[in-house]
Amino acid sequence: MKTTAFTPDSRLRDVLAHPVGNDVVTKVLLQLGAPEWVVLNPVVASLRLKALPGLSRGLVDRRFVDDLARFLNQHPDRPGDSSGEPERLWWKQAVVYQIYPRTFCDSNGDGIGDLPGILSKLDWLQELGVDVVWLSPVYDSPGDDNGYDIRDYQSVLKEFGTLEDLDSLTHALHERGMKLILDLVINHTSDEHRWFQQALAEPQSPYREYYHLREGAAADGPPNNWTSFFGGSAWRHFPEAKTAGGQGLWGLHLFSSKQMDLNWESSAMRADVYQMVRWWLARGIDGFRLDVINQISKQPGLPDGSPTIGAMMGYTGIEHYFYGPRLHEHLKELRREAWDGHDVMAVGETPGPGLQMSRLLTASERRELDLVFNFDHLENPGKVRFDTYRYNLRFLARQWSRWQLGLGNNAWNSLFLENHDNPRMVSKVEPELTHREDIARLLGLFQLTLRGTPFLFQGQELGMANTVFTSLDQVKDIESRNKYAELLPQVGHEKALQALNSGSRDHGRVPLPWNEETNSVREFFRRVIALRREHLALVYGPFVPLTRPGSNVFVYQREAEGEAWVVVLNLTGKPQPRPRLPGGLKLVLASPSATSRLPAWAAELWGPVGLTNSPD
Ligand code: ISL
Ligand code: CA
Repeated sequence: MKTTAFTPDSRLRDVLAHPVGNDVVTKVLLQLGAPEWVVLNPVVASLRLKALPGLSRGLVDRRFVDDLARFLNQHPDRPGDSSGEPERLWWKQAVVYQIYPRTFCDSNGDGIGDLPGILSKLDWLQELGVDVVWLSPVYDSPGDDNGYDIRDYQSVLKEFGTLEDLDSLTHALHERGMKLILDLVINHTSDEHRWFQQALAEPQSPYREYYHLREGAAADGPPNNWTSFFGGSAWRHFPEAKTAGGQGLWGLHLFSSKQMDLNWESSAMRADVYQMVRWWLARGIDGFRLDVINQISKQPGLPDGSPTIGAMMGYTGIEHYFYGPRLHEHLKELRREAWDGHDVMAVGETPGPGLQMSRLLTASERRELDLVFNFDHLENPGKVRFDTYRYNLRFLARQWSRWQLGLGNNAWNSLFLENHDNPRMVSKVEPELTHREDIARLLGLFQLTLRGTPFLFQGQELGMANTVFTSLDQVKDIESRNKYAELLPQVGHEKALQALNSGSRDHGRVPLPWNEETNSVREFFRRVIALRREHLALVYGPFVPLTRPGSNVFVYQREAEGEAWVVVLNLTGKPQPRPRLPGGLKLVLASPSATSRLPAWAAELWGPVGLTNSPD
């Protein structure tokens, strides 16, 4: 293990051997759309860190080099031994289904999905084979960011129902042997939360330290140059706040100006959060999806962000909080104080961290998170969500393979393609939707036959595609609306609307079409899930690629306890020659029907010849 401190004179080889360094360099390459072999090149590896500005032709500067060296020194942890057998646990074997309550099912005809609506669809979810339901926030909220701005953690939004409705849902799920996880949003609260209101009202308030609040006049400008994910400065001025100097307060918000970041340096704040979590566990909740949990620890002093990183990543300041100095410490404490002794599932939503950081966040012996959502597979290299382009699935095979092979047996991964923050994947792959159902099935088979816990997003199992937005008033999401306002003066209405049609979060937030027709995509998902449940090789078996990840036809094997399964995917829209497969296999599922050549977007599951039980 290397203990010497990193400096601009450190070799790139050592930076790449450092988990955090490896992730940062990989991320930069992905962002720039550069090929991965660049860093594997031995000549490049022997160069010094300070050569990066020249190597990248000025895309990164000397300040980036200094920041990176400091960052590496701040994070000495290395992943532990990962060679043992993966421990067998319920949440590894589960299939999770994400519900966005507002648009899932409306029981009383007011146009807003609600808890009784969800309760009425449990049989339907159970038939699909879902084990765990994850609800996006159902708490009381003014709705500036559709519930991710929480006003009261311990009550339910009126439009969705009551606390009793939520208890009934928990109970009904448990009766079916299913589980419920809630969205835990503890990086920020609404500005209407009583903690924040009291912090504004009273200079001596114990709640003032719960947030990142700085005294100063509006005219002095924000305390630093950080930008918000939803556009503009990450600071809002509160002239009404009572202060000695009478100039008001500046409050930090990484998301909307009504989502105030909590200050995790405050032990009183942390204690209140843990108590709230224990209150939910006492009501029978089985776990949490932890919203932007990697962003809770901020660099003390909140220094300015690097303009270079800001320009490269689209947001200024991220290097000071996406993997903050006390992140691991906070996560360990959260787990110890809030849910040790309960058999919960804790999945962190972690935009930013790469493979090696994710290993540190999820290795079981470190007792932090159980699994995380990484987002690097959702866009092709060099692309961002609002770009209009055709997503190449060969990249997905490369990216997922890297994670399957690199995570190790002491960590676990989440497998997802869609959520409420992203467009529909079928539309990204083939915007004309000529093969919508075939592609939906292919994506489903891929996602459900890797090692990890699959998370399906509502409607994905129906093969839902993007909505076509023809005018701005059809777009509700705050991020999209701010994006449009930002783009309009630069590119005009047509192009700004085009960007929303490509990347708006609203694509995942339109009401589900409920009809009783048989849906062939859902039926295919049901069969794969049933097989996965029956054959643990599909859950725990090591992932072995049989063709090069990145080739047109991707073939991989999952094998455990003497049972081998092989998945064949045609990642292109053209028929391809059939690959040669190992012996002893029979075709178990095929989409579309198998022919002598592999059809466009073919997805096939091959299983043991001796297999007797069929998935029906
Ligand atoms: O949409 C994004 C950036 O503009 C995503 O990066 C997203 O905001 C990020 O993944 C964090 O998402 C989560 O926290 C947000 C909330 O708006 C999202 O809906 C939630 O999933 C703030 O709570
Ligand atoms: Ca309703």
